[in-house]
Order: sequence, then C-alpha cells, then structure tokens
Amino acid sequence: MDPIIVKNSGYIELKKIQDERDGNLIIMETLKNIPFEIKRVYYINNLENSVSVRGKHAHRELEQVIFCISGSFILGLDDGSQKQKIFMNKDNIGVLLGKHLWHTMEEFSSGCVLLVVASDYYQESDYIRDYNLFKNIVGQQ
Ligand code: T46
Repeated sequence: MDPIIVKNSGYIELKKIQDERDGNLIIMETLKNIPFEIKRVYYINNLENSVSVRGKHAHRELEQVIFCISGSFILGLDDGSQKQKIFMNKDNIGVLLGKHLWHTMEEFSSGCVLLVVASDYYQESDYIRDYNLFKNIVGQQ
C-alpha cells in the first residue's frame, strides 16, 4: 500500500486470524490498535450505486478509523495542503481519519461494506461540510 502523506492520518492494521476452511477472525481493541476510546460504531452497506460519493466533509474534533470489511472503494484524503487517494480492499487495514481531514468515499464495488469506529457520539456541529470553510480553518493553523 502507498504510504500515507496527508496529516492526521495513518494505517491501522488489525490482527487477523485466518483459518482456511472456517474464514477469518479480525480483532480491534480500544487503545491497543485503535488510538482512542471507541464511543460509536457504524457501518455503511447496500452501496449498489457505483457513482455515489459519500463523505465530502471534515471533522472539527472527531477521530475515526475507517475500514473496508468487504469489497473495495476509493478513499480520498485532503489535509488542505496534500491530497491522496487510497484503494481500500483489505479487511484488516483501516485508515485513521483525524480531525481537519477532508475525506470522500467513492467507486464502491458491488457488495462493499464500510465499518467506522469513532471517538465520540454523533454531533452535526462537529462536521465541516463546506470546502471553502475547511480551507479557511486549516489555513489558519
Ligand atoms: C464520516 C464518514 C466516514 C447520524 O444521525 N448518526 C451518525 O452516527 C452518522 C454517522 C450519521 N447520521 C446521519 C447524518 C446524516 O443525516 O446520517 C445521515 C448521513 O450521514 P453523512 O451524510 O454524514 O454520511 P457519510 O457517509 O457521508 O459520512 C459518514 C459519517 O457521517 C462521517 O462522520 O466521517 O461516514
């Protein structure tokens, strides 16, 4: 996998126990491989529309780790200075979405399932959904 060059991100690899006949068992543990206490877990499925684009926002304080636990998609990251795209198709390798990181999810394969763990409960006030506002905020840092 390409190295992550944007700020406030990085790969998170989970232990994977593979049993040829009986499938895989993949484990994540708070404050061991997830760098925050998990307060919320959500998953996104039924992504039949390969032209849909999700995300298109950044967070003010929330930290998350995003996984593709089935299928594949393209994760776009933008820290305001650098941008990169990551092909997500490993069920045990997630990407940290730190604060002030604009992200998009697109080009979903059939049967794609995303799993996200988050450091806090849902608060719409934590979202930065306007790209120009995002650029202003990161530009002032
Ligand atoms: C993120 C990426 C990776 C809730 O009511 N509670 C929740 O916990 C979440 C996650 C969403 N919602 C509501 C808010 C919206 O009315 O569900 C609706 C769809 O959310 P959104 O358009 O933000 O979905 P995505 O897929 O663009 O973004 C989601 C997360 O919202 C976001 O935090 O970083 O996945």
